[in-house]
Amino acid sequence: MRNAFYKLPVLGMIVLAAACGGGDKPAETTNDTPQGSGAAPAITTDAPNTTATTAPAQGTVHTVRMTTTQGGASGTFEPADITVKKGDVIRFVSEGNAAHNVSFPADQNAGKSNLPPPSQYLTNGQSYDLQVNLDAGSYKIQCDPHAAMGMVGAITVQ
Ligand SMILES: [Cu+2]
Repeated sequence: MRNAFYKLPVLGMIVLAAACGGGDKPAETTNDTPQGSGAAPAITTDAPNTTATTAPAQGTVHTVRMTTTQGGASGTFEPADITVKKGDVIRFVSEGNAAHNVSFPADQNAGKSNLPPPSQYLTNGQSYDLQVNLDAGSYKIQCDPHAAMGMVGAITVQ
């Protein structure tokens, strides 16, 4: 009987020791968490930049119609010449059944950087928002299939 009573306090000590040991582990976890948090803000910082690049809400929105003419053989940009500021948005809206696109031909924009890639082809009612991310200057645009028919334009970035 006496032996059993002596053992109980000893078991209690072991439990306390285990509890203390457990107390150290959360401290390690706490150290890991700030490192994880440190990485997370970096991702969060990237996200707003990406959003800002594509968000059409900032800056003035300039609408350019892409009409279809000559029974679909050609078209026009209306207006064909526009003046914008960096950060503005040019919204190209296609009208008619011909497929139009917007491209910045490299040979007609020699020396210019950050030229946007050609847009996809757009048909009636489809639109393409171009966030103006160009340096000040004058740029030539065209609709690739109809450039030879005169579907060209100019963008001046102030
Ligand atoms: Cu066209």
